[in-house]
Amino acid sequence: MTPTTCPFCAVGCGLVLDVAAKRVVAVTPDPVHPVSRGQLCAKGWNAGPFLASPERLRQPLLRRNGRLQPAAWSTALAAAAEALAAARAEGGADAVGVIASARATNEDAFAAMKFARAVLGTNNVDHCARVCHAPSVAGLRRTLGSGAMTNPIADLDEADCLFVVGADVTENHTIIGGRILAAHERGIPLVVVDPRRTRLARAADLHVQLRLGTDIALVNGMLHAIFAHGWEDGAYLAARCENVAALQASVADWTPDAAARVTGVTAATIVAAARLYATSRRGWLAYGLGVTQHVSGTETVIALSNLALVTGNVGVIGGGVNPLRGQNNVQGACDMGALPDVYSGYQAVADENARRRFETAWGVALPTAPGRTSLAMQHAAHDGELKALVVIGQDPAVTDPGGRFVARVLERLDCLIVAELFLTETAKLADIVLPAASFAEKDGTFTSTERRVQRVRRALAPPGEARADWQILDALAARLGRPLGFRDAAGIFAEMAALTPSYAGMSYARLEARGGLCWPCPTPTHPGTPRLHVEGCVRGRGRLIPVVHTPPAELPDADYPLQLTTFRLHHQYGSGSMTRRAPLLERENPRGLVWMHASDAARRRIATGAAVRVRSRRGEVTTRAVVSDDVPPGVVAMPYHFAEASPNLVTNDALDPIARMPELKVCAVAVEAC
Ligand SMILES: Nc1nc2c(c(=O)[nH]1)N[C@H]1C(S)=C(S)[C@@H](COP(=O)(O)OP(=O)(O)OC[C@H]3O[C@@H](n4cnc5c(=O)[nH]c(N)nc54)[C@H](O)[C@@H]3O)O[C@H]1N2
Ligand SMILES: Nc1nc2c(c(=O)[nH]1)N[C@H]1C(S)=C(S)[C@@H](COP(=O)(O)OP(=O)(O)OC[C@H]3O[C@@H](n4cnc5c(=O)[nH]c(N)nc54)[C@H](O)[C@@H]3O)O[C@H]1N2
Ligand code: SF4
Ligand SMILES: [Mo]
Repeated sequence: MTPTTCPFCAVGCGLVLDVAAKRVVAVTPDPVHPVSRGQLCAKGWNAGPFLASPERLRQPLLRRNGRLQPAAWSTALAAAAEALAAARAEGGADAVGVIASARATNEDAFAAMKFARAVLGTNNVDHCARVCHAPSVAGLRRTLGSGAMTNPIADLDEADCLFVVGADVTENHTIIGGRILAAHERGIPLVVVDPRRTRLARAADLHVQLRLGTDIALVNGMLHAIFAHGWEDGAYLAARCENVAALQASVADWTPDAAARVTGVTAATIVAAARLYATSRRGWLAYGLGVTQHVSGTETVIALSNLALVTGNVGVIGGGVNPLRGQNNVQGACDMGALPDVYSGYQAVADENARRRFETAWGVALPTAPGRTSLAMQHAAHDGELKALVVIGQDPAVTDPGGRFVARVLERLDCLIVAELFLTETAKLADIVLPAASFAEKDGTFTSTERRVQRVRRALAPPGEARADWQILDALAARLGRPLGFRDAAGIFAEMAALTPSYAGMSYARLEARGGLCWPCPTPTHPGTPRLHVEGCVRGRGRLIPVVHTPPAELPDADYPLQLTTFRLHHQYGSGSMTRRAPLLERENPRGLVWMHASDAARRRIATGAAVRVRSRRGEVTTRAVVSDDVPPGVVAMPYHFAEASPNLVTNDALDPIARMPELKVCAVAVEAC
């Protein structure tokens, strides 16, 4: 019986693996886990089957004569090292890049960023946070000084109002979603802001069903109403915030009527939402990708931060601005510095003192200029400037926008190296595929959405010759003449903790206890910090920043009259590489779908189950229709788990100028029966 941490979402539930005859024969909930408290969602219960899938990669593959063929580790590593060295020799250190994984451990992510910086000599390192919560990291750092969830999950039980924006919590962070529903049943008011009618929206006291990409207008309208009615927390603003007058002036024209015209929500609803949230003693605000995946993503995060600060909800029990981070270890991959501009603990590569610390520890000169983001690496590959790329546990050919462009540029690279559990769409394009150990086959840690660092434990041996990602990177580094110097996962953690103030007080010995520790945990006796900004914000005063409504980059027109948004299904996860290999999960949702409103369907003679074509300026995809009032007229919605019907063939790659986040949540499409 091995207690460990769920490998799917960032709630960080505790599960127990039961192994017999070298197989996981049962996955059960950890009865004493502080977050999941004996519960799991359908994905957690089904975390076993993919491990033993016959499709797991068991040995390295090398492309010979155009085909991927089995190879010995020594051959594959030699080929990978040679290709990376050749790319560097030809184009300089920035002609190579690394995509780290938010699914693998902190130790793997730290190894990836060390490999990029200390071995390859480039800051070209990034991961899927770019297309997920990069705007949260950028926005909340500006306003509060830290880009992470401010309050623990458990605080939602202490709140007097729950305010959920652009997050489908019952489906995607299910254990949190269940707690929200339970709190609501106890009488705590619930407001849901979402263009779709989600399960939470149906249950809510108030469903604010706004137009796609109009959240800033909504929040500015709410702020106008709050100031007009005197619902702001004046004492808190005076004691703890800056820029109050400028913010108040900036929303002067955003009357609820003005906001209603942009959002499509009635002025009365906007005032009601403002009243419920602002007049509750403590409001727990949580948000998701409906906020971040827009060209205005970072500014929308700032708008929500303004709302929480004006009502005195930051740094208090039961309050907070809480980005619900997605992947099991996306918080950790960010914390570990698998980002182009920071080392672990968000220490800037441009900061000379930070750079010196890492240079001294690693005994090597490090690059000074920030590197390229994941999407910028794709464009550099297109332009021939990036020649080789190492991708660890990510499937950009399916999950990044730009459709066939991504596959084309990956193919164009002189060398694509992929470390994976399965032969994903991205791995199929690789020159070298390296088999990776899964969460159940290695030791390490994941950091959950509430900054909770928890142990992941090896319960069985990896299949065939698969290895942990950090071992793969270490072996590759040795071939390049600069070994990473790692012996085991605990040793990597210790090296990382010594260089990372927020993790400095943590060690495997301390993390042994169920539930681990929340960062910051600066000293070996520090109990961890579930709640941020209590004694004032991390940056000092909470900074209010006026933001203006920016419409989506692409609006509907005569040729593309509908708006497409994308979302998730409870039973599938990411590109589906793991959930689609769990029979009970795959049975529930075996194929791609597009939800549309009856009025739009009738006009096109489309019924539920009909094959339809979804077209945009970037491409088209064939899928099947679900006619439903989950979406309003004019909006269609697709989940993104199915490579054979991927919305990313049509989504827009227009970027948020601050966080470089693509606008995955809205573009213009045409839909027709086919
Ligand atoms: N089952 C399952 N769970 C998962 C995942 C999975 O793939 N499957 N993935 C994990 C990951 S990586 C992540 S990041 C999280 C994501 O979890 P969520 O943040 O919940 O992600 P989505 O369902 O993509 O989008 C959330 C909601 O945003 C709404 N939305 C769209 N546009 C707008 C808008 O303009 N304004 C507002 N207010 N809302 C809008 C959508 O209708 C949708 O209901 O889930 C994690 N959990
Ligand atoms: N249209 C649209 N596109 C989206 C989104 C959306 O809402 N709409 N959401 C975006 C978001 S929020 C995210 S996070 C991304 C996710 O995009 P990806 O990160 O590409 O999606 P995953 O399916 O999680 O891919 C992770 C891969 O890691 C592998 N893996 C798992 N564990 C390990 C390990 O320990 N080691 C290694 N080497 N591999 C491992 C899995 O097999 C899987 O293939 O998609 C983004 N794309
Ligand atoms: S809520 Fe997330 S962490 Fe918990 S069991 Fe489900 S997928 Fe795993
Ligand atoms: Mo995500």
